[in-house]
Amino acid sequence: MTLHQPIRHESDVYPTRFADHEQIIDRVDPVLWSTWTETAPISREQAESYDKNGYLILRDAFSADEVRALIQSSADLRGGALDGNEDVVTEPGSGEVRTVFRLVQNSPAFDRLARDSRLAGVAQFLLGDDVYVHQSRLNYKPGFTGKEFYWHSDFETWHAEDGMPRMRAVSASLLLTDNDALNGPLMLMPGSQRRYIGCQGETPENNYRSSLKKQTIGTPSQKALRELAEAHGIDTATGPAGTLIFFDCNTMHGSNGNITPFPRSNAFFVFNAVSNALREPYAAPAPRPAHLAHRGAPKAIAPVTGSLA
Ligand code: 6CS
Ligand code: FE
Repeated sequence: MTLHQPIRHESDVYPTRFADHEQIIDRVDPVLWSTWTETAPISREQAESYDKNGYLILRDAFSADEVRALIQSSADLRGGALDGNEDVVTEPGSGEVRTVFRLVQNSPAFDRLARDSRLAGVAQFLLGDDVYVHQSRLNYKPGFTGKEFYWHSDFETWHAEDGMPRMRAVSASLLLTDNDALNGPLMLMPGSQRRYIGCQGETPENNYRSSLKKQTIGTPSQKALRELAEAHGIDTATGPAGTLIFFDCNTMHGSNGNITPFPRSNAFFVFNAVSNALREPYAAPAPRPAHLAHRGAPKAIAPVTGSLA
């Protein structure tokens, strides 16, 4: 078994996974890549809020009928057809489904959702470019056994392990169940997207096999998290099913476990700018597999309008 040395790109503006230290620097990329005009798919206030806070919560983005149809598709996916498939990640401890990846490949309904103008159209505006899906997944967070997602910046992982060059990606998360204070909703630090924490700890081979159950590499120290939380505070992204959340790739976030009987299920789509296509990993021995990061030539999405149901 050979452990390849990760490439330390000379032009790396976001170095991370240091052997012996952590480094906090300012972001060099914009958060909002477009200038707002009357033709934008969101209001000026929403655009400003996304730029300032690093996320945007849109209630009632999808109707009850549309959500019902997606929940049916999500139950079908969970129903066993993908058992044993690498796309499925189970909870640590219990064998319950935690995440199903490659949502757009595994489900026509979720593929259509990704291309919906309410997702892809808004992502185009936020990123000021054509977009493609870098990663798609369904997080189930089952009742009783759903475990936490520890604090992290998504970009840190995508940069280190997938080779995403710059901060020009956004996640869209559609709530398929009500997310409230009780069942482990997404927590975000507003404004944290402007700082970048290069993390301590080199990437082991095949890190993704454990990191998707419980992430330990690419997570900031408690000292750094405390500083960030004291500077920015912590907000929760709650709302009824049908709420749509956009959050910048570098917004510090995580979520608690779910010991309530009520599952917390969200569909995630990561949109990356076509101009920000992946290169070799910046700080990992080898790129992660295709179900976690699309590495082909990016194919721009043409957003679709109309109801899903
Ligand atoms: O691995 C990923 O792509 C995502 N999942 C985790 C647990 N951390 C980084 C990123 O959000
Ligand atoms: Fe994340």
